[in-house]
Amino acid sequence: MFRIRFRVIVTALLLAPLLAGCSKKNTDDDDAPILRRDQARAPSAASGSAATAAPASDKAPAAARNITADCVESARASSEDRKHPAMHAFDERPTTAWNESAGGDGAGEWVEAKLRPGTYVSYVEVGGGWSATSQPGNVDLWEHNNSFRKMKVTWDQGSAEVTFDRSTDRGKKKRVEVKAPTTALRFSAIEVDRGRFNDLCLDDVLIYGEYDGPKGPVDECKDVTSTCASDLFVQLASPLPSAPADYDYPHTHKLLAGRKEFSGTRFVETYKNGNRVMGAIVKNRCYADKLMKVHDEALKSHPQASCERIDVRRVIFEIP
Ligand SMILES: [Ca+2]
Repeated sequence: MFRIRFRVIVTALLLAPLLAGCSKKNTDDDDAPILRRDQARAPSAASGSAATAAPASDKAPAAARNITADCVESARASSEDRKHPAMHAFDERPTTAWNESAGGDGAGEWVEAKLRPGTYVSYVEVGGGWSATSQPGNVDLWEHNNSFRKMKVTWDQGSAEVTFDRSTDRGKKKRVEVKAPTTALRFSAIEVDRGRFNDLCLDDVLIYGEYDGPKGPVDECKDVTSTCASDLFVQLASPLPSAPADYDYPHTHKLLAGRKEFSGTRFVETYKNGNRVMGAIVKNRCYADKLMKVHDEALKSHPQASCERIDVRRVIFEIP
């Protein structure tokens, strides 16, 4: 039988997330009675967002709008924690953040967004760190981690500095005027303030301006050829026997809802070796790797992918 199995390597580090800065505390007893492998952290209400951004400026062009989701092609950083990559500073999700992984306090480290051709940036709004409180766990991630005291924002033709007061600027985004066609935006730490742990984070940069090109994330998996002769199944959860027959896997649903890069993916229940399991049928290994990474990062689900014919018992949901 043609069968390939990929296993996610689980290190001891995954079991002690709080020892690393910017880690979110997982209290794995949240819904343990129902399901062990579908834990989730609910979005935090205490975080920077568009709603808490700086007041509108008269200087901004009337056409300026939040183009972050459309204009960011990719992200990179001087260093990044594997679980908190550069893209987490541009995903408009306050519960995720970029985390540098260099030695020291993060001074000199930077995170950068590469913008798609044709992007005009009017201004950016940026906070000084990670303003969320993890749920469950109630860990104050602002207090937990270092924050920017002095940040340099650099674009193609210019730069500006913005300062943050750790005692009063939690959750506040500050506006930096750019007003230029831009291909990259970099956010560098010139000076930082210490948190309980010595790691610098940045949760969400919002980019305002004009962009009329293709929408949504770049789909680098689209043209990858499948190596499976049958279905490629990513197993994500194994419900306990007490889980109801119509259990809807709310944590997986919440995690992946709106993630356009997984558009068209079906999440289904099937039986493997007599055990009820939930997972996704994906088109190729590229999608499988991406899905496993996202799911394992958020839910510590230790997913596995395999080529096999799947007898779908129930479709849980499909990402539109
Ligand atoms: Ca984020």
